[in-house]
Amino acid sequence: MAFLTINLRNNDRLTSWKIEGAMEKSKVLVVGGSGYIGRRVVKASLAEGHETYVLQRPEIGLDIDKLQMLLSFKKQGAHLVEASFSDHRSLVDAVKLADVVICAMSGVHFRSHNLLLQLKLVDAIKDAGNVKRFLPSEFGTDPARMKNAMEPGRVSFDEKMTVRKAIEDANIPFTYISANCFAGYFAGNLSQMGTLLPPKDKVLIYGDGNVKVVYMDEDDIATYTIKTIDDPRTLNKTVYLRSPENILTQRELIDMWEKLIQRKLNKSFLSKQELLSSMEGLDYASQVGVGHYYHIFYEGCLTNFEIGDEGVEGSELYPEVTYTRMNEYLKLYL
Ligand code: NDP
Ligand code: GO6
Repeated sequence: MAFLTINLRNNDRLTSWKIEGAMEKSKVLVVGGSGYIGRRVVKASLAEGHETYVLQRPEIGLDIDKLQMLLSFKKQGAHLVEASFSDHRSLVDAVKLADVVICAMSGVHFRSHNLLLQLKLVDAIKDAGNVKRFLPSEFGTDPARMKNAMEPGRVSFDEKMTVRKAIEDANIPFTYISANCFAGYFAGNLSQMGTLLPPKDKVLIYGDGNVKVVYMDEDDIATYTIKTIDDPRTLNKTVYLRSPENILTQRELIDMWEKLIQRKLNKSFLSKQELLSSMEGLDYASQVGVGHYYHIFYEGCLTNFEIGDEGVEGSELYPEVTYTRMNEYLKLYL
Protein backbone atom coordinates (compact mmCIF):
# COMPACT_ATOMS: atom_id res chain seq x y z
CA MET A 1 0.00 0.00 0.00
CA ALA A 2 1.23 3.46 -0.76
CA PHE A 3 1.23 5.89 2.09
CA LEU A 4 1.38 9.66 1.98
CA THR A 5 2.76 10.84 5.28
CA ILE A 6 2.02 14.36 6.47
CA ASN A 7 3.78 15.68 9.55
CA LEU A 8 2.55 18.82 11.30
CA ARG A 9 4.33 20.49 14.20
CA ASN A 10 2.12 22.42 16.56
CA ASN A 11 3.42 23.77 19.88
CA ASP A 12 6.23 21.22 19.84
CA ARG A 13 3.81 18.38 19.28
CA LEU A 14 4.33 16.38 16.17
CA THR A 15 1.19 15.03 14.63
CA SER A 16 1.48 12.73 11.68
CA TRP A 17 -1.13 11.39 9.35
CA LYS A 18 -0.67 8.45 7.17
CA ILE A 19 -2.95 8.69 4.20
CA GLU A 20 -3.54 5.34 2.65
CA GLY A 21 -4.12 4.74 -1.02
CA ALA A 22 -2.53 7.91 -2.31
CA MET A 23 -1.39 5.75 -5.18
CA GLU A 24 -3.81 3.82 -7.36
CA LYS A 25 -4.52 0.23 -6.33
CA SER A 26 -2.59 -2.42 -8.20
CA LYS A 27 -4.15 -4.49 -10.94
CA VAL A 28 -4.40 -8.15 -10.07
CA LEU A 29 -4.32 -11.26 -12.24
CA VAL A 30 -5.59 -14.41 -10.56
CA VAL A 31 -4.47 -17.71 -12.05
CA GLY A 32 -6.51 -20.71 -10.92
CA GLY A 33 -9.37 -18.37 -10.12
CA SER A 34 -12.11 -20.97 -10.29
CA GLY A 35 -10.38 -23.21 -7.75
CA TYR A 36 -11.14 -23.73 -4.08
CA ILE A 37 -8.92 -20.96 -2.71
CA GLY A 38 -8.61 -19.09 -6.02
CA ARG A 39 -12.30 -18.18 -6.20
CA ARG A 40 -12.05 -16.59 -2.77
CA VAL A 41 -8.98 -14.64 -3.84
CA VAL A 42 -10.93 -13.26 -6.82
CA LYS A 43 -13.76 -12.19 -4.52
CA ALA A 44 -11.41 -10.57 -2.04
CA SER A 45 -9.61 -8.72 -4.82
CA LEU A 46 -12.88 -7.32 -6.17
CA ALA A 47 -14.04 -6.46 -2.66
CA GLU A 48 -10.84 -4.46 -2.01
CA GLY A 49 -11.45 -2.53 -5.20
CA HIS A 50 -8.61 -3.89 -7.32
CA GLU A 51 -9.00 -4.08 -11.05
CA THR A 52 -9.16 -7.86 -11.25
CA TYR A 53 -8.25 -10.13 -14.14
CA VAL A 54 -8.97 -13.85 -14.04
CA LEU A 55 -7.32 -16.37 -16.31
CA GLN A 56 -9.76 -18.29 -18.47
CA ARG A 57 -8.22 -21.45 -19.94
CA PRO A 58 -9.54 -22.93 -23.19
CA GLU A 59 -8.85 -26.37 -21.65
CA ILE A 60 -11.89 -26.06 -19.39
CA GLY A 61 -13.89 -27.26 -22.40
CA LEU A 62 -17.31 -28.42 -21.31
CA ASP A 63 -16.79 -27.83 -17.60
CA ILE A 64 -19.88 -25.72 -17.26
CA ASP A 65 -19.50 -25.15 -13.52
CA LYS A 66 -16.09 -23.59 -14.05
CA LEU A 67 -17.32 -21.45 -16.90
CA GLN A 68 -20.34 -20.29 -14.95
CA MET A 69 -18.12 -19.34 -12.06
CA LEU A 70 -15.88 -17.32 -14.37
CA LEU A 71 -18.94 -15.61 -15.83
CA SER A 72 -20.17 -14.78 -12.35
CA PHE A 73 -16.82 -13.09 -11.66
CA LYS A 74 -17.30 -11.11 -14.84
CA LYS A 75 -20.73 -10.05 -13.62
CA GLN A 76 -19.08 -8.83 -10.43
CA GLY A 77 -16.66 -6.69 -12.42
CA ALA A 78 -13.69 -8.96 -13.13
CA HIS A 79 -12.13 -9.17 -16.58
CA LEU A 80 -11.67 -12.64 -18.01
CA VAL A 81 -8.40 -13.19 -19.88
CA GLU A 82 -8.04 -16.11 -22.24
CA ALA A 83 -4.70 -17.87 -21.95
CA SER A 84 -3.27 -21.37 -21.85
CA PHE A 85 -0.35 -22.92 -20.03
CA SER A 86 0.58 -24.54 -23.33
CA ASP A 87 0.88 -21.15 -25.07
CA HIS A 88 3.70 -19.07 -23.62
CA ARG A 89 2.75 -15.97 -25.63
CA SER A 90 -0.78 -16.01 -24.25
CA LEU A 91 0.52 -16.22 -20.69
CA VAL A 92 2.91 -13.32 -21.28
CA ASP A 93 0.08 -11.21 -22.68
CA ALA A 94 -2.13 -12.05 -19.70
CA VAL A 95 0.58 -11.21 -17.20
CA LYS A 96 1.24 -7.86 -18.93
CA LEU A 97 -2.24 -6.70 -17.94
CA ALA A 98 -1.47 -6.80 -14.24
CA ASP A 99 0.86 -5.44 -11.57
CA VAL A 100 0.34 -8.38 -9.27
CA VAL A 101 -0.08 -12.05 -10.17
CA ILE A 102 -1.62 -14.44 -7.65
CA CYS A 103 -1.52 -18.11 -8.50
CA ALA A 104 -3.81 -20.62 -6.80
CA MET A 105 -2.72 -23.67 -8.79
CA SER A 106 -3.97 -27.00 -7.54
CA GLY A 107 -1.85 -28.88 -5.03
CA VAL A 108 -4.09 -31.33 -3.18
CA HIS A 109 -3.42 -34.89 -4.18
CA PHE A 110 -6.94 -36.27 -4.02
CA ARG A 111 -8.08 -33.39 -6.27
CA SER A 112 -5.26 -32.56 -8.66
CA HIS A 113 -1.72 -31.36 -8.23
CA ASN A 114 0.03 -29.33 -10.87
CA LEU A 115 2.24 -27.08 -8.82
CA LEU A 116 5.21 -27.40 -11.20
CA LEU A 117 3.15 -25.98 -14.06
CA GLN A 118 3.76 -22.70 -12.29
CA LEU A 119 7.28 -22.76 -13.75
CA LYS A 120 5.64 -21.76 -17.04
CA LEU A 121 3.97 -18.86 -15.31
CA VAL A 122 7.30 -17.81 -13.81
CA ASP A 123 8.80 -17.85 -17.32
CA ALA A 124 5.97 -15.67 -18.58
CA ILE A 125 6.40 -13.22 -15.69
CA LYS A 126 10.13 -13.10 -16.41
CA ASP A 127 9.54 -12.31 -20.09
CA ALA A 128 6.75 -9.82 -19.45
CA GLY A 129 8.93 -7.87 -17.03
CA ASN A 130 6.17 -5.69 -15.58
CA VAL A 131 5.06 -7.66 -12.54
CA LYS A 132 5.64 -5.93 -9.21
CA ARG A 133 4.64 -8.88 -7.05
CA PHE A 134 4.02 -12.58 -7.56
CA LEU A 135 2.24 -14.79 -5.05
CA PRO A 136 2.71 -18.43 -6.04
CA SER A 137 0.41 -21.22 -4.94
CA GLU A 138 1.48 -21.82 -1.35
CA PHE A 139 -1.31 -21.26 1.18
CA GLY A 140 -0.24 -23.95 3.64
CA THR A 141 2.70 -25.21 5.63
CA ASP A 142 5.88 -23.22 5.01
CA PRO A 143 7.76 -25.52 2.63
CA ALA A 144 11.09 -23.93 3.55
CA ARG A 145 10.77 -25.52 7.00
CA MET A 146 9.98 -28.99 5.63
CA LYS A 147 13.39 -30.07 4.34
CA ASN A 148 13.15 -33.27 6.40
CA ALA A 149 9.51 -34.08 5.59
CA MET A 150 8.43 -37.67 5.01
CA GLU A 151 7.87 -39.42 1.72
CA PRO A 152 5.64 -39.26 -0.22
CA GLY A 153 4.00 -36.14 1.28
CA ARG A 154 7.18 -34.12 0.96
CA VAL A 155 6.52 -33.81 -2.78
CA SER A 156 4.17 -30.86 -2.10
CA PHE A 157 6.88 -29.01 -0.21
CA ASP A 158 9.64 -29.92 -2.68
CA GLU A 159 7.58 -28.69 -5.61
CA LYS A 160 6.73 -25.43 -3.86
CA MET A 161 10.46 -24.95 -3.15
CA THR A 162 11.29 -25.59 -6.81
CA VAL A 163 8.85 -22.85 -7.78
CA ARG A 164 10.33 -20.52 -5.14
CA LYS A 165 13.81 -21.09 -6.51
CA ALA A 166 12.68 -20.20 -10.05
CA ILE A 167 11.02 -17.02 -8.74
CA GLU A 168 14.04 -15.94 -6.74
CA ASP A 169 16.53 -16.85 -9.51
CA ALA A 170 14.54 -14.63 -11.87
CA ASN A 171 14.52 -11.80 -9.31
CA ILE A 172 10.75 -11.61 -9.34
CA PRO A 173 9.39 -9.76 -6.29
CA PHE A 174 7.27 -12.16 -4.25
CA THR A 175 5.14 -12.78 -1.20
CA TYR A 176 4.59 -16.30 0.14
CA ILE A 177 1.38 -16.89 2.09
CA SER A 178 1.66 -19.55 4.77
CA ALA A 179 -2.02 -19.98 5.57
CA ASN A 180 -1.82 -23.02 7.88
CA CYS A 181 -4.91 -25.25 8.07
CA PHE A 182 -7.87 -24.45 5.85
CA ALA A 183 -10.86 -24.70 8.18
CA GLY A 184 -12.93 -26.56 5.57
CA TYR A 185 -10.38 -29.38 5.50
CA PHE A 186 -9.24 -29.35 9.13
CA ALA A 187 -11.80 -27.72 11.45
CA GLY A 188 -15.26 -28.73 10.19
CA ASN A 189 -14.25 -32.39 10.57
CA LEU A 190 -12.47 -31.86 13.92
CA SER A 191 -9.30 -32.78 11.98
CA GLN A 192 -10.53 -36.29 11.14
CA MET A 193 -9.12 -37.66 7.92
CA GLY A 194 -11.29 -38.99 5.11
CA THR A 195 -14.33 -36.87 5.96
CA LEU A 196 -15.28 -33.22 5.85
CA LEU A 197 -17.98 -33.43 8.52
CA PRO A 198 -17.75 -33.62 12.29
CA PRO A 199 -17.98 -37.17 13.67
CA LYS A 200 -21.26 -37.99 15.41
CA ASP A 201 -19.96 -39.94 18.40
CA LYS A 202 -16.35 -41.09 18.11
CA VAL A 203 -13.46 -38.73 17.60
CA LEU A 204 -9.86 -39.67 16.95
CA ILE A 205 -7.24 -37.63 18.77
CA TYR A 206 -3.69 -37.40 17.47
CA GLY A 207 -1.18 -38.16 20.23
CA ASP A 208 -2.30 -36.32 23.35
CA GLY A 209 -4.13 -33.77 21.22
CA ASN A 210 -2.19 -30.93 22.78
CA VAL A 211 -0.09 -29.78 19.84
CA LYS A 212 -0.92 -26.26 18.68
CA VAL A 213 -2.11 -25.92 15.11
CA VAL A 214 -3.65 -22.94 13.32
CA TYR A 215 -7.12 -23.12 11.76
CA MET A 216 -8.02 -20.42 9.25
CA ASP A 217 -11.29 -19.59 7.52
CA GLU A 218 -10.66 -19.68 3.77
CA ASP A 219 -12.40 -16.34 3.11
CA ASP A 220 -10.14 -14.74 5.71
CA ILE A 221 -7.09 -16.30 4.05
CA ALA A 222 -8.12 -14.61 0.82
CA THR A 223 -8.72 -11.29 2.57
CA TYR A 224 -5.27 -11.32 4.19
CA THR A 225 -3.73 -12.42 0.90
CA ILE A 226 -5.11 -9.37 -0.91
CA LYS A 227 -4.03 -7.07 1.92
CA THR A 228 -0.40 -8.07 1.41
CA ILE A 229 -0.06 -7.35 -2.29
CA ASP A 230 0.64 -3.60 -2.19
CA ASP A 231 2.28 -3.63 1.21
CA PRO A 232 6.02 -2.88 1.30
CA ARG A 233 6.26 -4.79 4.60
CA THR A 234 5.46 -8.05 2.83
CA LEU A 235 7.81 -7.60 -0.13
CA ASN A 236 9.98 -10.72 -0.51
CA LYS A 237 8.64 -12.12 2.74
CA THR A 238 6.60 -15.04 3.98
CA VAL A 239 3.35 -13.96 5.58
CA TYR A 240 2.26 -16.44 8.24
CA LEU A 241 -1.42 -16.36 9.09
CA ARG A 242 -1.49 -17.03 12.80
CA SER A 243 -4.60 -15.29 14.04
CA PRO A 244 -4.04 -15.61 17.80
CA GLU A 245 -7.46 -16.96 18.81
CA ASN A 246 -7.23 -19.59 16.07
CA ILE A 247 -4.01 -21.11 17.37
CA LEU A 248 -5.61 -24.14 18.97
CA THR A 249 -4.90 -27.71 19.90
CA GLN A 250 -7.08 -30.44 18.46
CA ARG A 251 -8.53 -30.88 21.97
CA GLU A 252 -9.44 -27.21 22.20
CA LEU A 253 -11.21 -27.47 18.85
CA ILE A 254 -13.11 -30.56 20.01
CA ASP A 255 -14.06 -28.75 23.26
CA MET A 256 -15.57 -25.93 21.21
CA TRP A 257 -17.63 -28.40 19.23
CA GLU A 258 -18.77 -30.26 22.35
CA LYS A 259 -19.96 -26.96 23.84
CA LEU A 260 -21.94 -26.29 20.68
CA ILE A 261 -23.60 -29.71 20.60
CA GLN A 262 -23.88 -29.83 24.41
CA ARG A 263 -22.59 -33.34 24.73
CA LYS A 264 -19.28 -35.20 24.85
CA LEU A 265 -17.82 -37.36 22.11
CA ASN A 266 -16.05 -40.66 22.72
CA LYS A 267 -12.35 -40.12 22.37
CA SER A 268 -9.76 -42.54 21.15
CA PHE A 269 -6.11 -41.74 20.90
CA LEU A 270 -3.82 -42.49 18.00
CA SER A 271 -0.12 -42.77 18.69
CA LYS A 272 2.51 -41.52 16.28
CA GLN A 273 3.43 -45.12 15.43
CA GLU A 274 -0.18 -46.08 14.80
CA LEU A 275 -0.67 -43.16 12.42
CA LEU A 276 2.54 -43.94 10.56
CA SER A 277 1.84 -47.65 10.22
CA SER A 278 -1.67 -46.84 8.95
CA MET A 279 0.06 -45.49 5.86
CA GLU A 280 0.93 -48.95 4.59
CA GLY A 281 -1.44 -50.13 1.90
CA LEU A 282 -3.09 -46.75 1.45
CA ASP A 283 -3.33 -45.15 -1.97
CA TYR A 284 -0.81 -42.46 -2.84
CA ALA A 285 -3.08 -39.47 -2.16
CA SER A 286 -3.94 -40.77 1.31
CA GLN A 287 -0.28 -41.44 2.09
CA VAL A 288 0.45 -37.81 1.25
CA GLY A 289 -2.35 -36.79 3.60
CA VAL A 290 -1.14 -38.98 6.47
CA GLY A 291 2.36 -37.54 6.14
CA HIS A 292 0.99 -34.01 6.33
CA TYR A 293 -1.13 -34.86 9.35
CA TYR A 294 1.92 -36.34 11.04
CA HIS A 295 3.95 -33.17 10.63
CA ILE A 296 1.07 -30.94 11.69
CA PHE A 297 -0.40 -32.88 14.65
CA TYR A 298 2.64 -34.69 16.11
CA GLU A 299 5.62 -32.54 15.15
CA GLY A 300 3.70 -29.27 15.41
CA CYS A 301 5.33 -27.99 12.23
CA LEU A 302 2.93 -25.04 11.98
CA THR A 303 3.77 -23.58 15.38
CA ASN A 304 7.10 -24.99 16.59
CA PHE A 305 9.09 -21.98 15.40
CA GLU A 306 9.23 -18.25 15.90
CA ILE A 307 8.70 -16.07 12.88
CA GLY A 308 12.11 -14.67 11.96
CA ASP A 309 13.36 -11.83 9.76
CA GLU A 310 12.13 -13.55 6.61
CA GLY A 311 8.55 -13.52 7.83
CA VAL A 312 5.72 -11.38 9.17
CA GLU A 313 2.41 -12.30 10.79
CA GLY A 314 -0.90 -11.46 9.11
CA SER A 315 -3.07 -10.43 12.04
CA GLU A 316 -0.31 -8.15 13.34
CA LEU A 317 -0.02 -6.41 9.99
CA TYR A 318 -3.77 -6.07 9.50
CA PRO A 319 -5.47 -5.76 12.90
CA GLU A 320 -8.48 -4.24 11.11
CA VAL A 321 -9.47 -7.65 9.72
CA THR A 322 -12.03 -9.32 11.96
CA TYR A 323 -11.13 -12.92 11.43
CA THR A 324 -13.52 -15.81 11.95
CA ARG A 325 -13.11 -17.62 15.25
CA MET A 326 -13.48 -21.38 15.14
CA ASN A 327 -16.42 -21.55 17.55
CA GLU A 328 -18.27 -19.31 15.10
CA TYR A 329 -17.04 -21.29 12.11
CA LEU A 330 -18.17 -24.60 13.60
CA LYS A 331 -21.76 -23.37 13.99
CA LEU A 332 -22.17 -24.00 10.26
CA TYR A 333 -21.87 -27.70 10.95
CA LEU A 334 -24.59 -27.89 13.59
P1 NDP B 1 -7.82 -26.63 -6.72
O1 NDP B 1 -7.72 -28.11 -6.70
O2 NDP B 1 -9.12 -26.03 -6.39
O3 NDP B 1 -7.30 -26.12 -8.14
C1 NDP B 1 -7.01 -24.77 -8.36
C2 NDP B 1 -6.87 -24.44 -9.80
O4 NDP B 1 -5.74 -25.06 -10.39
C3 NDP B 1 -7.99 -24.92 -10.73
O5 NDP B 1 -9.15 -24.19 -10.53
C4 NDP B 1 -7.36 -24.71 -12.08
O6 NDP B 1 -7.48 -23.37 -12.54
C5 NDP B 1 -5.88 -24.91 -11.78
N1 NDP B 1 -5.40 -26.07 -12.50
C6 NDP B 1 -5.55 -27.37 -12.21
N2 NDP B 1 -5.01 -28.12 -13.16
C7 NDP B 1 -4.51 -27.29 -14.09
C8 NDP B 1 -3.83 -27.47 -15.32
N3 NDP B 1 -3.55 -28.68 -15.79
N4 NDP B 1 -3.45 -26.37 -16.01
C9 NDP B 1 -3.73 -25.15 -15.54
N5 NDP B 1 -4.37 -24.91 -14.39
C10 NDP B 1 -4.75 -25.98 -13.68
O7 NDP B 1 -6.68 -26.03 -5.76
P2 NDP B 1 -6.77 -25.69 -4.21
O8 NDP B 1 -7.45 -24.39 -4.03
O9 NDP B 1 -7.25 -26.87 -3.47
O10 NDP B 1 -5.21 -25.52 -3.84
C11 NDP B 1 -4.53 -24.33 -4.05
C12 NDP B 1 -3.34 -24.24 -3.08
O11 NDP B 1 -3.79 -24.29 -1.75
C13 NDP B 1 -2.31 -25.35 -3.23
O12 NDP B 1 -1.02 -24.81 -3.16
C14 NDP B 1 -2.57 -26.24 -2.04
O13 NDP B 1 -1.43 -26.90 -1.58
C15 NDP B 1 -3.07 -25.26 -1.01
N6 NDP B 1 -4.01 -25.89 -0.04
C16 NDP B 1 -3.77 -25.72 1.29
C17 NDP B 1 -4.64 -26.28 2.22
C18 NDP B 1 -4.42 -26.03 3.66
O14 NDP B 1 -5.13 -26.58 4.49
N7 NDP B 1 -3.48 -25.19 4.01
C19 NDP B 1 -5.79 -27.06 1.83
C20 NDP B 1 -5.97 -27.14 0.39
C21 NDP B 1 -5.08 -26.57 -0.49
P3 NDP B 1 -8.71 -22.79 -13.40
O15 NDP B 1 -9.50 -21.99 -12.45
O16 NDP B 1 -8.04 -22.01 -14.46
O17 NDP B 1 -9.46 -23.96 -13.95
C1 GO6 C 1 -4.04 -30.02 2.78
C2 GO6 C 1 -6.25 -33.95 3.98
C3 GO6 C 1 -7.53 -34.03 4.48
C4 GO6 C 1 -5.63 -35.12 3.54
C5 GO6 C 1 -1.20 -27.93 4.08
C6 GO6 C 1 -6.27 -36.35 3.61
C7 GO6 C 1 -0.74 -28.45 1.77
C8 GO6 C 1 -0.38 -27.86 2.95
C9 GO6 C 1 -1.59 -27.21 6.30
O1 GO6 C 1 -6.48 -30.87 1.07
O2 GO6 C 1 -2.55 -33.34 2.58
O3 GO6 C 1 -9.44 -35.43 5.01
O4 GO6 C 1 -0.78 -27.29 5.21
O5 GO6 C 1 -8.23 -37.61 4.18
O6 GO6 C 1 0.80 -27.15 3.06
C10 GO6 C 1 -5.25 -32.23 2.55
C11 GO6 C 1 -3.93 -31.47 2.38
C12 GO6 C 1 -5.51 -32.67 3.96
C13 GO6 C 1 -6.46 -31.40 2.25
C14 GO6 C 1 -2.86 -32.16 3.18
C15 GO6 C 1 -2.76 -29.28 2.82
C16 GO6 C 1 -2.38 -28.65 4.01
C17 GO6 C 1 -1.92 -29.15 1.71
C18 GO6 C 1 -8.20 -35.26 4.53
C19 GO6 C 1 -7.55 -36.43 4.09
C20 GO6 C 1 -10.18 -34.36 5.41
